[in-house]
Amino acid sequence: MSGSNPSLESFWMPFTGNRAFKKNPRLVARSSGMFYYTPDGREILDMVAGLWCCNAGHGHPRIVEAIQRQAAEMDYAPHFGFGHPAAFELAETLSRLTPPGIDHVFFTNSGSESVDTALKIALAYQRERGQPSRTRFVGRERGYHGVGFGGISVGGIPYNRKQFSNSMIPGVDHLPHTHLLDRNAYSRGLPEHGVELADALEGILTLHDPGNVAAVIVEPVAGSAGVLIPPRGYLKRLREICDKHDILLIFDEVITGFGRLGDNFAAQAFDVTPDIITTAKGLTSGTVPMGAVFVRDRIYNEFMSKPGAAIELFHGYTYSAHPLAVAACKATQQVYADEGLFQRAAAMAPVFEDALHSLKGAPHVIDIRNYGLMGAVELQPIEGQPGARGAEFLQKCFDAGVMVRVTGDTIAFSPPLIIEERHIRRAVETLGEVLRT
Ligand code: PXG
Repeated sequence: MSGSNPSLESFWMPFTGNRAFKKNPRLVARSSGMFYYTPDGREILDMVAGLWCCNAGHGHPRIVEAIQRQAAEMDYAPHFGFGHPAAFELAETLSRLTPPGIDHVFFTNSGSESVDTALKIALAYQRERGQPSRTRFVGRERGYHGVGFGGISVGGIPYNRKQFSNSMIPGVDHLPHTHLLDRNAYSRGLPEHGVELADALEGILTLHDPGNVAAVIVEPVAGSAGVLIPPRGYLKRLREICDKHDILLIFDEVITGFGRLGDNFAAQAFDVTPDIITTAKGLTSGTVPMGAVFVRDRIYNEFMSKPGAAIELFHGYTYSAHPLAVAACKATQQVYADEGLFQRAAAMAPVFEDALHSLKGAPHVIDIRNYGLMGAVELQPIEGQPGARGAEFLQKCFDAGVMVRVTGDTIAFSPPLIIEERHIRRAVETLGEVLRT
């Protein structure tokens, strides 16, 4: 084994066909701006921001420098009973990005931890306010909420649940997914049809009695399941039903947060305010692992209103608000603001939309959908081999110098927000060529 040509055997890779990958590895060794570079120096245009996370582009000098400086100044700080001023300052800065009334932040290290934290906060909150029977959750088919036991339980991706099917948290129902291919194919922005799918929530609540339900959790735009944009009015309808029955609404914004949709959060992009927002990924532009759960003040205040000085929430991580993550996050947020990257995403969205939709009519394409700088091209599966066409497409794109993300036979795009028109043109040209070969 050598540094440049290691054995691939020991690393059990996440969410990857290890055997296939190790026979034909796709390795990247360096990154800068919009690009990755293979170990032999080939340039790969990054159309997924790594894994939906590097919103500021790769290797931003201000973020790099902030991480380096922090590593030298203080490596680690405990936040169980001690504190690092920068973490408090960051929490305040971040809370200015969320809708009014959501001003408190619980730090985690990943999206999965953010989701499980949000579910635990929801349960504990219902108890704290004297409604301990509210223990049930409602998720949605095709939802992805990470890989913790809570997240896979409220999640709705069958493969992610099957190997663990006996070990889900109890008391979870799922709304129907919103992917209406027959009615909404080739929608630009919000699909017109499907608001009524939100009404399934009333049915679930009637079945269990709303007084037994703690929270509903959805991704405002489902990412992992192939970029499913919410039908017009759907999220508002969910909000109304949750309000009517006094149930918390959690938006999982691990992908949609931090500019992806051309606004701070989907909450603002769609003008629907949830009670809890889970985030990670773009929080630090993927540079240092970090997640954050934003909660409404009335939730936080419920915990703080009891007499005494005991621990209010028995939950937290050794690395909650790790100094390197805090430094990376602070610098990332400054870059987003100073470079106007969320506005830039909004401005580039129509260019991205037109370019993606120009693939309509290319071989195998059955749908194209988009919102902000998030988009998908869905391909017709090969008969009896779901996912095979997608996997082949991914490989051919990589060979042709473009990184995309594939779920099943859907190609997903979520480029860094620094993307320029020429990158979009180049990506779409390559995709078109790959589809035609
Ligand atoms: N919630 C959402 C909405 C996510 O997209 C998570 C939670 C979990 O985050 P962590 O940091 O624990 O991975 C995610 C993660 C894909 C893909 O298939 C998507 C994610 C992660 C890896 C792959 O495109 N999203």
